Amino acid sequence: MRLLKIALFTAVMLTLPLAASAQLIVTGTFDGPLTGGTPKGVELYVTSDIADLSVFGLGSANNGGGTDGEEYTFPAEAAMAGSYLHVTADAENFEAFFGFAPSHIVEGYAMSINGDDAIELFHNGVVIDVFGDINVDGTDEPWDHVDSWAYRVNNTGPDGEIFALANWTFGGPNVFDGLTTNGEALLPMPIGTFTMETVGSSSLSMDAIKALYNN
Ligand SMILES: [Ca+2]
Ligand SMILES: [Ca+2]
Ligand SMILES: [Ca+2]
Repeated sequence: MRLLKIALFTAVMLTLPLAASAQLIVTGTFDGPLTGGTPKGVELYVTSDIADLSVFGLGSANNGGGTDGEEYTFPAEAAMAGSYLHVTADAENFEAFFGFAPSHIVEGYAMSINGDDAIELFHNGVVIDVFGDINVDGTDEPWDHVDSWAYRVNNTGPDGEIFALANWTFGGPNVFDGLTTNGEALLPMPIGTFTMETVGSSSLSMDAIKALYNN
């Protein structure tokens, strides 16, 4: 029995790096219709508590030009399981358009996306999730979301560095044209609705495993 417990404990420890990188998922992208084509940005979903968000970062791979690397690094702060992160450079227009404040405001062009750009999520410098093909300009591709949005299908992701088109839904190009709020859209972005039934291997509560091991 003791051997079994040790084997189980070892197996769990080996899966921990995977579980850690699966703590954050890209769940949405948006390209708004307000001044300057704003708000632009992404939504992420926290699958399990993160003590230090600064091990994660984002990059926008623009116009099929391949990776730009990590262009934005999250601040050193905690994030709670089940919460959504909304990252944009356009705080004021984000709030006007979606009706609530974004959680993270970036400087510069890290979130400068306009429907044909891919998004990479990094964990300690390694890509753990991606939206879009970083090497393809998204114009007229199935994932084109110019003046529109893309949203992850529930219970999917993260997808590593290979874009999984089937895991995404779309508003369709130009669905936001001429609008002032998301709610007015024929098909509004379902922002803040992603859910994940299983919380990855980390839902195998470490406390439960330790209790078993110490028995
Ligand atoms: Ca970029
Ligand atoms: Ca672009
Ligand atoms: Ca348009």
